[in-house]
Amino acid sequence: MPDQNDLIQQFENELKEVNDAQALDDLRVRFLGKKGLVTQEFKQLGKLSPRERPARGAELNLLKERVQEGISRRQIQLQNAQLSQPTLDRTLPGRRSQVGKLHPLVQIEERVKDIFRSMGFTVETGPEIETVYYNFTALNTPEWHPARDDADTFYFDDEKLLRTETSPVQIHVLERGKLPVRMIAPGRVYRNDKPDPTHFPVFHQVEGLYVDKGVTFADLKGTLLAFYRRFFGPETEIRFRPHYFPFTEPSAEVDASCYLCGGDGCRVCKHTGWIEMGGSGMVDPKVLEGVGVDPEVWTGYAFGLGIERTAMVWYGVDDIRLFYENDLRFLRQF
Ligand code: 2U9
Repeated sequence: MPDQNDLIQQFENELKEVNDAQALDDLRVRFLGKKGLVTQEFKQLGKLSPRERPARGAELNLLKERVQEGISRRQIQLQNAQLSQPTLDRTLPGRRSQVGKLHPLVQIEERVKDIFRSMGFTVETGPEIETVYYNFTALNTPEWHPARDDADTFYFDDEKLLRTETSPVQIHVLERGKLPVRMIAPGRVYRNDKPDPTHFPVFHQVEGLYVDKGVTFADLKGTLLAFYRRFFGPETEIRFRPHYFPFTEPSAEVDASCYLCGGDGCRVCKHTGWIEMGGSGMVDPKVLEGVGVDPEVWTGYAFGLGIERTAMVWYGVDDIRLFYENDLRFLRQF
């Protein structure tokens, strides 16, 4: 019969080597299981004389208690060690990845470009620093026109200025002499305006130009109707109001029926049912002549729309300056 102290010693030694729950359970079975070392000792009790039995029984109960107590102690130690380890916590919510977005003005410009591209227009760009000739003279802007004034235009010197429209791009394209031309010119333009809710010294335009044989005002109406229906929705109607631009004759301002109320009147259309969107007209023959295009053979239409104005209408923004302040609380909404 092994000595009680030997068994305890053996148990304590083996317990020290145990480093995981499985090994601890194996150890428990080895000592306390059906065929375990302690259990075997209990089975030997029957062989003892009735006089020896109570003392040995008490000894073995103590042994069993020591083993049980050792196993629970080690179990708690192992659990604590595991808790303090930096393991993966599957219950934590996932980390959101930060995804950047396009600026609202860029989103609107991209939509406008996509629609016109799908209608066969090319997208052309040109310099933001222009000459007086390309910005005004070639576009038939009279010498006395207020747009030429220092007060309205940023000049570098007598010749160079920051373009006030993207129209010079169309002049450059027409000068290449390849007709027909069906293009849009999106880009930044500059005007010496004091900032207020509807003005900012820099803004974005998309201008369009189609020059071909037999282009009429009906083509202009059809194209702009198709554009605004794609942009605001298939129920959209447009209307033209006579206007004046130096570079088009006849000229007209373009309104679209309100995409929100459908024309009944609401806050977006200021209860008129219509939203002012931009300008348009038939290219003035003098402009075509100036770039060497014979107006007896070729005719064209042109139009322009402001990206900021369109974005303000579409998103319900009431102050143009918000687009330029880069306040993330504003930008995150788009
Ligand atoms: C060429 C011939 C004609 C461009 C045009 C407009 C009408 C127009 C404004 C809309 C709002 C500018 O951004 S805005 O302030 N533009 O109304 N622009 S026709 O006409 C051209 C351009 C080039 C060779």
